[in-house]
This record gives sequence, C-alpha cells and structure tokens, in this order.
Amino acid sequence: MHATVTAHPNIALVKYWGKRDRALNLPAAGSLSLTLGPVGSRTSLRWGAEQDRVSLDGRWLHEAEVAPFTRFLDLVRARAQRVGAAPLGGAEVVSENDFPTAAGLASSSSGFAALAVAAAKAAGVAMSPAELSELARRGSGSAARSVFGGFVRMRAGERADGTDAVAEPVFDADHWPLSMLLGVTVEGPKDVSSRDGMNRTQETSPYFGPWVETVEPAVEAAIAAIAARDFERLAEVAEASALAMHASAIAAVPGVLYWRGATVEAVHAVRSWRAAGIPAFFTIDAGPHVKVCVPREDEERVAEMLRDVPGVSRVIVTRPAGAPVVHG
Ligand code: 2P0
Repeated sequence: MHATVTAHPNIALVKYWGKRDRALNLPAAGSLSLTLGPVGSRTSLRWGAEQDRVSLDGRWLHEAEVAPFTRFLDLVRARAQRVGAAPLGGAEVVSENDFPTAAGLASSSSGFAALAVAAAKAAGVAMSPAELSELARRGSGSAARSVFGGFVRMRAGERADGTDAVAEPVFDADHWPLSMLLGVTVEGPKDVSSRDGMNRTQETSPYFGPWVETVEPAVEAAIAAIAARDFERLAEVAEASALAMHASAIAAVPGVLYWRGATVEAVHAVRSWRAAGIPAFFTIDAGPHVKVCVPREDEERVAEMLRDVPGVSRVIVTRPAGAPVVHG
C-alpha cells in the first residue's frame, strides 16, 4: 500500500499548447520531448489514510488545493475497484522537487508522472506504460511524456475517451549525448498558469489554429533530425516550434506573455553563439526561463556563457534521463 517513485521532468522540443478536450485533458496536437535529469520529483504515497493529504515541497496543502489531487486519485481508486481490489481509502502523498516548482521548469511533468506511477504501484494495480501515460496526462499533459525516458512522442489521438492520447518512447536517453542548460531568469511562480494560458490562447488568439497546423510536421521533422543526430536541423525545428507557440499565446486577448527582458537577451545570445559556430539552440516554456540545448562536449563552456547573459541568475545543467524509478 506504499510506494516511493522518482521521475524526471521533460522539456518539449516540439511544444504542446492547447486541448481538444478539457475534462479529459486531451491535447489539441502532439508534441515531442526530452526527459532530463538528474533533477526530478520524488513522491511517496501511502493508501489507507482517512482522507487525501498532499505535502508539496514541505508544505501540507489546504483542502481546496488538494481537490485536483483527489480527482486524480479517484481515477486510481476507480481502476482498483474495477479489477476487484479492496477499497484503497485516502492517500497520503509527500512530494519533493529538487528544482523550482511552477516556474516553467516543468515540475508538473515529473510530479504527476511520479504520482501516477506511485499511486498504481502502491495500489498493486498492474498498468502498462501506455496506461500510466494516459493516467499521468489527466494530471498534466506534459506528465504523460515523463512516464518515459529519452526522446518521447506524445500523440494527440482521435478517440473521444482519450485512450490513444498517450506518449511513446522514440529514442533512448543515450541515443545522442546532448545537454540541456536551464537558464533561470526571474524566479517565483508565474502570473498565468500554463493551463489558463493555453485555454486563453485557444479561445481568443487568431493564431491558435495556424499554430496547431505546424505541430505534426514539426514532430516528424524533429524525429528525423534526432534519428540522424542532425543538430542544425533539430535547432531549426525546435526554435521555430517554441517561437510559434509563444507567438500564438502573445496574440491572445489579453496577450499571454511569459518572457521577461532576460528571456529575450538569452535568445539573442544563443543565436549569436550559433552564428559564431557554437552549436546551441534555445527553447522557452510557460515561464521566463531559457533552456539551451548543446552537444555534451560543449556543456561546460556554454553553461559559462549562459551564466554571463544579463539577467540569468543561475544555470541548472541537465542531461537526457530515463523513465521513472520505483524505490519500493
Ligand atoms: C510543453 N508546456 O509541451 C508545453 C510547452 C509549457 C509550454 O506542457 O494543462 O502543465 O496540465 O496539461 O502540461 C505545460 O503545460 O498543462 C506544458 P496541462 P501542462 O511542455
């Protein structure tokens, strides 16, 4: 009735932004990501509590904050019931991230992946990786991808019940020695959550439809570039995807703008490095930070350069990592 799981966050190289179904959290289009460590979420879960209790980074959440977790845990309770297991009761969940929560560093991806795997494991409910991905997706779209290591493709799927809106591994973490440098700019929670940001974009941005049209061709192009270990091509596809996603968000009413001055400075810096022959590309998520992807051999020198960009307060060095690990 107890399990502890660590899961790694992922950064999308081809972004997810928008939903085809909000209740089931089905994405409007696919995406492609890279799972990254050593940073991660460590989640312990015990069934059999009187009620659901959740501690996140050392703080027990208030009742209203626990509600979304209860809805998520209900999915596992229902599944256990379907397979004839004894009632699970409430869950006591203790989760720690070793990187900033809710700051555009993808903590929800590792958090819900760890929670999904821990909840199923502790319940003794056997679930396939695809089923775990589907479960994690109900918590957070990006979490569906963190159920796998390495390069991961998320499918939008077509079915109304979302059983085909799951992620699948494409290449292992050791397929290509890359590093992802997380350039932290302005710390602290963001003004607009990614969920609100993408919903507003979908409802009001004239560029949301055109954005969605770009996604599947970009996923295909990125997979081809990764297969060929073609850094220049991946750089082109990933930067275009990030900028198109943000362009659609900025055109929402009112505009959803996650960038700060340092974000733009870092983008220009990365482009100048590439023009000077240093292989590096950027990507930006629902926050002000800039992630810079480089070949492993350039990790150290580019991390130094990124630290020197005005407004970048620190750099977290990550590398491709594996699937969630169950500690027992
Ligand atoms: C991504 N992001 O592909 C995109 C790019 C942020 C920018 O997935 O509503 O927390 O929980 O499904 O997964 C962040 O959104 O959103 C995200 P929900 P999620 O990584």
